[in-house]
Amino acid sequence: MSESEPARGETDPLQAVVLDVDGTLVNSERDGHRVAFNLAFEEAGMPDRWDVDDYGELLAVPGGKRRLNHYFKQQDMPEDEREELSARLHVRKTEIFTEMARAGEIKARPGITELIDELEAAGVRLGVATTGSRTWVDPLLDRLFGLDRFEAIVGGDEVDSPKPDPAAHRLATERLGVPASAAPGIEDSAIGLQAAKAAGLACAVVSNDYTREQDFSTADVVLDGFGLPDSPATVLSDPHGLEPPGRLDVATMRAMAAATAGK
Ligand code: XBP
Ligand code: MG
Repeated sequence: MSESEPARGETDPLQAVVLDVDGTLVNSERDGHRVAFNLAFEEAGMPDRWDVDDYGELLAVPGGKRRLNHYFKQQDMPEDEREELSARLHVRKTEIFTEMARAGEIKARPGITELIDELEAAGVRLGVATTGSRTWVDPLLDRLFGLDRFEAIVGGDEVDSPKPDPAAHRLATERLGVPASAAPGIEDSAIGLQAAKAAGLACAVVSNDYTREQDFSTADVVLDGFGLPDSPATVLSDPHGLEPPGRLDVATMRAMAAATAGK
């Protein structure tokens, strides 16, 4: 029994973890969704193309269909026209991205598979709260990790408002049947962090190329990767003095849950 495990008969402060998908479980935005959007533009005979930087800007708008609508609004496209075009392009983009996921073109972030295995071995239950559509989320999770390892999955198409609204996180903890204080989240973005916090979850942030400059001042711990024995992550913020050992591990998640429970 490691020092972080609860004593016999004591309630484990860490009962579940609620995982984000895009940018957290998978490196999906730059080389996944952006590529699928551009293929949908091309198929529709449109000259539009989103380069890496453009897309980084557009990520400030959560949700693929909303992102398209925002983009066409910036070009003064009339509302009804952009509504129709965004909806049609998003359906095709989702089909293309789902094919990429099934084909294994979307990769898990380094170190996340090891953390998921460790969480499971420690009896910690797994939930997912994402803004992405279940149409591609389920085949992607199944391809990379095995769908049945996740007891509760909430997609953006199952809630009225996307992150930073707390709806997806609330529904995930509800489906898991655990209190928010015992189910910390793991996110990659300020939007995701805000949503987890608004739902009463503690939250670890694992930043990436698109999000590293964002405001993570309310996060309970911030690392620049999940970390692996041969490539440790850098701890960027540790307000509770959790001292992650160069990676985000179960002991750190449990100590974070304990440090924030009741706060
Ligand atoms: C990030 C999002 C998603 C994706 C695109 O989700 O904002 O909308 O960019 O997916 P997460 P859809 O909460 O997992 O970080 O096109 O299906 O919306
Ligand atoms: Mg994300």
